[in-house]
Amino acid sequence: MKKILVTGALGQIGSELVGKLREIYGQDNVVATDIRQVEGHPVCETGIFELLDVLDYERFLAIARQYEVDTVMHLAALLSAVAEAKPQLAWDINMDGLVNALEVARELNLQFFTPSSIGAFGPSTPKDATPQDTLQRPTTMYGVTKVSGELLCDYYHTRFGVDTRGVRFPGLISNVALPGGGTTDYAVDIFYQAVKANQYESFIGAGTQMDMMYMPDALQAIVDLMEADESKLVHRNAFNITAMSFDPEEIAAAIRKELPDFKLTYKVDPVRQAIADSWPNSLDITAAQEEWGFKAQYDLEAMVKDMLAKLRVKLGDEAKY
Ligand code: AKB
Repeated sequence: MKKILVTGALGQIGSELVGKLREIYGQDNVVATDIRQVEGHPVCETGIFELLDVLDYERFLAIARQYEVDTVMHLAALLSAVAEAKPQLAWDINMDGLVNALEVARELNLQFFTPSSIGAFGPSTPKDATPQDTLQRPTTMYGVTKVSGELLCDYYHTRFGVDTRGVRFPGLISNVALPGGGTTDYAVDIFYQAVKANQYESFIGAGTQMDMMYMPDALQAIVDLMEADESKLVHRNAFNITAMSFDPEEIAAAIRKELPDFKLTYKVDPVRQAIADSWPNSLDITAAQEEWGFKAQYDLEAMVKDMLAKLRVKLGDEAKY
């Protein structure tokens, strides 16, 4: 992995991944692409940036050729809640975009990464310590596209020899870019409201356990998996990874260690609650640990401390607590 094309570079993961890749591999060796350009955004200003709609295969291929990249990291996708609101669009972007990205990788013989998600599981999947290999019958359009994507990436490896790799991300918590359209977004929103107002109204109900991970660990996982010795990878495209599992009460309790008067109330969104209820409580990550040494650095307490400290700086005058 020396020259990398990133799609969806202005999204929640891309906004931070591009900076990390530019630090590791050099600023001229990361080609950031997105369907929109944002003036002044570090992703657009600190290295190569190209406008790319991932549904435009010819342009996708032309950009990959022009910059002679050897890796594609395909991040462009709709998240779970927005995919439920716009299922046909989610199918088009999440599946046709993925097929285009895989075709570019096949045509130019590129290494390939794309994230799957805990959304690839469904209500009939074992909920606790969800195994790496298990029943996957998701009931959301997001889940349908994620499990199809996992299979498609396996297919491109076995059928065409493309070096495809991927993880099943849990909810990702970050203080840089907002997620936008996910079910786990409450676990990001809660920090912004804690720092601004010392209270939060959760759209996910009490007792709803979901896996989560702090963004620095998610970015390191991508780099580590892509650098891992290929001969050790058995699963390749859908490694379960996670750093913590909590429900709204547990994250609120962790925030109260820093902000003792923090108040949590509920106004449950039935759509996102139903999605969350169909997902695992906690994942078994043994395969990722054994096959490429996955290890998260941040637990709940360390993540909460860092999030609050960083958001106080980021929000400036808006940060009252
Ligand atoms: C979402 O909530 O849709 C995402 C995910 C878990 O894939 N954060």
